[in-house]
Amino acid sequence: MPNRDEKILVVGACGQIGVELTLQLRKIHGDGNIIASDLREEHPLLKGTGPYVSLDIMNKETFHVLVLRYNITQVYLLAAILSATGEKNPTLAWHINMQSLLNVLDVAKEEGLKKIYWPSSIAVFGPSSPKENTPQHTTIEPTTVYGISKFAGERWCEYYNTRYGLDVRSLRYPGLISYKSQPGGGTTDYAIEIFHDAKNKGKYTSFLNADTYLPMMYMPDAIRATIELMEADASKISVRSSYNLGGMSFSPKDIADEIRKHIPSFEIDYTVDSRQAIADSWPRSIDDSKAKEDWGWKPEYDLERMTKDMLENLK
Ligand code: NAD
Ligand code: AKB
Repeated sequence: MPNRDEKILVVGACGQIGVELTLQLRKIHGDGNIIASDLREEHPLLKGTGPYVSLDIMNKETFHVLVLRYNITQVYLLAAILSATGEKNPTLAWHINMQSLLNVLDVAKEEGLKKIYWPSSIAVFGPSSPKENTPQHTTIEPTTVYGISKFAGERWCEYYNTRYGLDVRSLRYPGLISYKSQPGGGTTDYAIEIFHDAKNKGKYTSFLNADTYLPMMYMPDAIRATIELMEADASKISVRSSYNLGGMSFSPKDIADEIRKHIPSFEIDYTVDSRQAIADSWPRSIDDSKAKEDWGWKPEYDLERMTKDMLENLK
């Protein structure tokens, strides 16, 4: 049964995560209760599925008015500049990633909103963090502006929770793989491009080298994790910065080998670019035992199952 008590604003609804999250939230809460918003034009997959408004989250007043006009009770803030794009314009990335979050936290505090969701990333970790099974609490010294903004954002989330009692929840997503909407300028985007090129061209040139292992997750798992976290009883949420979240770990070579089980003639070669340094600074795998312990997180997709599903569904 849809829960009709909530009015939820999704900011950045036309992005890679936003499209799928908005559609899933509409199933749960009813189409009219999920207000999708973005700077961009409405995504074709959202058209006709519920309300859509144009919003620049950097404009705090417009956002505030929208919250009042629609009686918003929860906000999912997905607008951000991702790692690879962030390195091209670090000050802009810092400004957008931080100010968007502060605008949302501030209005949420002022209007007494029930819950806020804001994603962090494995990018908070840097070269001094353990590479394998990176723990929830460890040395955190990110070297990208994206990672620095995510780490600062986590501190702000915890601060608003401790100081003002705001119910802010967050996940450190791994690299997300999906076929419904395009990725937005990250280092893990290779793991999406490879499927498109495998289907369309039969070959792929990877910008990360063959044995670069990174934590990854298939989008259905990420959407389920987000909703399970947001629906968990507040007493179960012991981490108010951001939870480590694990799915799978693989390298470009592993994924190419898996694709070859379906497309035997598929070829891969490697022309490494500046994104290699970003990937090298991140963990190879993640310890998400805290998320498992606190609110029962359990991933469903491994590389084999994801590859089959991606190749079946990619147009
Ligand atoms: P994306 O770039 O695909 O989507 C972001 C959306 O925000 C875009 O549609 C963009 O138009 C919109 N946007 C940008 N600036 C805006 C503004 N000022 N006002 C309103 N909308 C604006 O990103 P995504 O992959 O969907 O990521 C969503 C969130 O999840 C981000 O915070 C990102 O850091 C985080 N995350 C994503 C991944 C991943 O692999 N996709 C992994 C870890 C964390
Ligand atoms: C990126 O590569 O920037 C994102 C992320 C892991 O945060 N996919």
